[in-house]
Amino acid sequence: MGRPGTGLNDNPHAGRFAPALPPEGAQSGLGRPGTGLKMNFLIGDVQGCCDALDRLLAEIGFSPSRDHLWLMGDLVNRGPQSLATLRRLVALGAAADCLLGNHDLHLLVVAEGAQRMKRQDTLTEILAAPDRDQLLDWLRGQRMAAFDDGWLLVHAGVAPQWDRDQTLALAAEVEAALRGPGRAGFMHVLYGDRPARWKAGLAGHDRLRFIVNALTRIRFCTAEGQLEFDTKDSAGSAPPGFMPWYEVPGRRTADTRVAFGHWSTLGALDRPNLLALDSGCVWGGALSAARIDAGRREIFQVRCAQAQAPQPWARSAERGE
Ligand SMILES: [Mn+2]
Repeated sequence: MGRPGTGLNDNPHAGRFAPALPPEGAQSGLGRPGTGLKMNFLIGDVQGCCDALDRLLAEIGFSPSRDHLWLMGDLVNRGPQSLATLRRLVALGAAADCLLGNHDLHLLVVAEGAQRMKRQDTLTEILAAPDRDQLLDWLRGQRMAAFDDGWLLVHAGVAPQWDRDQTLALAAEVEAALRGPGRAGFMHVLYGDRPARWKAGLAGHDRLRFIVNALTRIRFCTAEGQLEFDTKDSAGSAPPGFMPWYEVPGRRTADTRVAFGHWSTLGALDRPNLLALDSGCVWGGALSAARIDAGRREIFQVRCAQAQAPQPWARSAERGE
């Protein structure tokens, strides 16, 4: 049993976002800047919901010639418009940078033939598109982690032993592997849950696989930093001995502001040094943006139609991390 409720129409996100949202279809105008200053936004997991992305960009008054976006990863998959989403982001040019999430890496792995498509994947239209190669090349050029306007940006989280600079350096190792001459081979060894724990001496594929798993899949880990991948429910559902990665005592990024996506059942998390931005767009929740330029932290959300129902009967691996 993966998510609350068992019916097809149960929405794990129902009611969680109501206080921050304008009435459906309304333009709140709240906090809309329109000052002519460059704005920098973080945007949560779009997962192929291009209409929601367009509505959010309208809500925040985004101007590609003036502003900048960081997409927090999981740009594609599960939602109905993965191809349109990629094309929209590519067309934004330097106005949009993206992190790679587990679903984006899954697209690259499937495109290489290293894994089969899963039942709920909605990636076929990309793989059949005439501009497929350009889109996949663009995707390989995106980031595994970044630091901007005082925020460390990751799709899922960080291992507790890593500080900001080490996180960025390790992310760069994976980025080089994704773009380098051995990238096709890397796609064949990228999947797997081992090693479960970081060691400085990790080398080769084990090292890269751990970095990828921590940055794009982590939710729970032990105080010693052992990762756990089976539980996808809220922070209160940690298996015995495990805790949300950001609660680990002594986490070396504790004094760094960290923003992440990936964990749609977490609910809104807005702490001084922590911002969770996956508000479950594809599951019928909301798509969120946070404005972060010049020390700001202003949250915007648009409601989303439910494109996927949680499927508690599906194996956890298929349920849609
Ligand atoms: Mn994810």
